[in-house]
Amino acid sequence: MHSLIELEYQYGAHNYEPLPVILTRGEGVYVWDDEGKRYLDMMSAYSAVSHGHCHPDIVKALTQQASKLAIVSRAFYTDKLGQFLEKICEMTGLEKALPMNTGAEAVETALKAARKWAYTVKGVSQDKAEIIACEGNFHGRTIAIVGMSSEAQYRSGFGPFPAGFKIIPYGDAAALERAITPNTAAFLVEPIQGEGGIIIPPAGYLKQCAEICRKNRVLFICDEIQTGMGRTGKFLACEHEGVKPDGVILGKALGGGLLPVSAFVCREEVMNVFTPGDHGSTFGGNPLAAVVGMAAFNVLTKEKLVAKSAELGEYLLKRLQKIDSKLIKDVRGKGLFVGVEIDPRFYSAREICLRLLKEGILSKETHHTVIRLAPPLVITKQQLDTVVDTLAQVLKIAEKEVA
Ligand code: IF1
Repeated sequence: MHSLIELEYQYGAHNYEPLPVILTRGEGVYVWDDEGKRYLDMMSAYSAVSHGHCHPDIVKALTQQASKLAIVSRAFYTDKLGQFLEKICEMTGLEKALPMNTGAEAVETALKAARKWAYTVKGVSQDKAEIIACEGNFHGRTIAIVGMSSEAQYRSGFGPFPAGFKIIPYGDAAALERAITPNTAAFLVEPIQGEGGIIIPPAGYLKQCAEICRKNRVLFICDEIQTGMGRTGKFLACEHEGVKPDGVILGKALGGGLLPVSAFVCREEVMNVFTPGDHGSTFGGNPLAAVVGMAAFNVLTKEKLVAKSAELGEYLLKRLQKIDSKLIKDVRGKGLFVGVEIDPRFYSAREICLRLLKEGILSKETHHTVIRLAPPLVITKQQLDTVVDTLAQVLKIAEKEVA
């Protein structure tokens, strides 16, 4: 075993099973391993690297600010946070933002805001607030969040879990209506389920849910940590249905592929439940993250990455759907957020990912059967052609082996 892999293995928790490659450098859609081999990154760190690796404009913003002022805590104002919060609100069309670092922290912020809004605004009795989430959801790894997961492994060994969460089937608006009670504070949903296997709900689902929530005075909160920042061909995936949520959670690519930057963004009535000392974070909203977040927005706009995601995503989907292989069970996606489902009778998605790795393509399976193709939004048509041609070739060889 390679000494660097051994080092991670010996001194690190075994909470991941990485593919056998040691990455040392990244630039745009490419990463290189320790032997200088170049790979096309079709993973972009679970959509955290939508701007491409080490984007020069964002690196410049980071390094300039890093040598000026980086971490001061929220005990003081800074000259950067206000502009960043204003930009987040402008981009999402919502009124208030609370900056955090990781996605899970921003999700926890949303859960706390929803509960306190239920008690102080909606009038739900203390400790009776309920939050509804969907089967197949992924919102992070904290105890409260895995407490609402339907994935056994994410929960196993970590109980007991907080009360007040209900799980309903994804894609079924009637199930939401049935699950709502006078104590319901919020419905938390991913517009497209990522880890669930790139699951796209039926057309109109989000709109129906938003309407049901409005009718029942339930907060409609979209987790756009993975689907946001242009990933699906709109700035927010909920825009595909013209839905305006009461709250949105951003993360991953908000950090420009360089830092953990996240935020909970919502209507003023909801955010105003927080009073000084209610909630916080040592690093949340630091000027370094604020500058990197603003650079992430600027690059998204300057390089028209949202439109690119829409156009190139359509191109990628069309080319993938033309691959004639009995190993492919389904191809689905929106923008550059695509899943290729492999028929498990023949191969696991991981096996195909390992073969793609050998051919210089980085990808990752999700839920054992789906190959996730979510490249940096800066990818070109030619690079997508290379990916599709390589995948078709890999599947052709694999098919012969099971003929
Ligand atoms: C892992 C995938 C999983 C997320 C959504 C919140 C978070 C995530 C929609 C939490 C994070 C990451 C976490 C990483 C694998 C990856 C992932 F969907 F992106 F592939 F697990 F489902 N909401 N997703 O996708 O954000 O706290 O990680 O910053 O935990 O293995 P985080």
